[in-house]
Amino acid sequence: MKKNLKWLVVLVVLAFSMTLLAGCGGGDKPKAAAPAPTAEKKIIRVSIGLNDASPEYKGLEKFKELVAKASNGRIEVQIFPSAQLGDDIKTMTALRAGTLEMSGPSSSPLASINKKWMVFDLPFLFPNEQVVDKVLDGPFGQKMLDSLQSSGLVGICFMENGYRQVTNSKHEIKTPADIKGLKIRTMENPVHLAAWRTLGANPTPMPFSEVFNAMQQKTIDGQENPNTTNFLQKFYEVQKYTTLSKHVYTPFVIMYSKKMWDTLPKADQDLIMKAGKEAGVWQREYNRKVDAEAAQGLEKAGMVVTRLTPEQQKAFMEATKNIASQFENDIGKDVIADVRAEIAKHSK
Ligand code: KDG
Repeated sequence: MKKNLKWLVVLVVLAFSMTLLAGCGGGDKPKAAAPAPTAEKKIIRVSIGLNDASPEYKGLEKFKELVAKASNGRIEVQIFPSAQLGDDIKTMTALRAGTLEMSGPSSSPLASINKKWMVFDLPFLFPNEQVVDKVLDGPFGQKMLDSLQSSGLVGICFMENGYRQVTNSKHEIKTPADIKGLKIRTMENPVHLAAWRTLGANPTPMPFSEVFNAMQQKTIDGQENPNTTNFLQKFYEVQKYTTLSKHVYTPFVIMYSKKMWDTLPKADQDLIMKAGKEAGVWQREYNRKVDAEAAQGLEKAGMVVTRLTPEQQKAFMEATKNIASQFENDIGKDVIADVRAEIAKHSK
């Protein structure tokens, strides 16, 4: 009995000293030493409609890398390709609602939010990519990006989709007359619809994710997209002819949800903006290399690639030259005049 009592005393003393050591002053569980304060990890999701081979995806990978570096790994960019989170219009709606951080649609679907964005849809607006860079990186481009704020979006930068080229499964296109009667998918944008109607096509607006199937099932005869997309999305599997029409240049607009942006510390906003601008410049250069190879890739894959002479291209310009005046009230005469002045300035 005496021996048992001795052991009981030893046990009570032991338990008491452990409690003291844990420094919890009589709580149930001993508390671990408090960790050094670390900044909270942040995830930014970006949605795009193109696949992970696209130059847009590569540009966003660059953005991801720059953001990770500038934030010491605290901010992680996650890219969701192939419209996994929805097509252009759906994801822009999510951004405005504050349920998705970022997306990179073409400028064209922005027409559903603000008609002035249709300025980029005017046929044959930009003479070459050097002028594109000057205009997008200059005051006009920045003004367009800034104008998104009133629609609940923050414009980060432009990336390049490239000059759009028409493809189809029926016959070679060399003249506007060859377009007559073709069922062409367009982006969801009134200027594109009007331009294709003017050329005699039967245009059908449709989200990008439905285009491949529609061509495969022959509910449409053709579509128009840059060589990179036509090649990297394997459109050559369901299309026979491509004409390097270069009929329009619609950039990608990399944007952030304003609702979510406004919750970010200023330092994070600044580093995201800086990384975006840098990635935009990198992506456009990368895109141009891939675009040149893509045209050859299409040929190797069995497509007939038609390169128009300047005279042949002029016929398409002539046929669509009245489109701008049809939309000048929607876009704004001032916006059209502004972009044209910038283009003229940099074309000299
Ligand atoms: O990621 C961008 C795509 O969603 C889309 O904008 C591509 O140019 C495009 C198209 O034809 O819809």
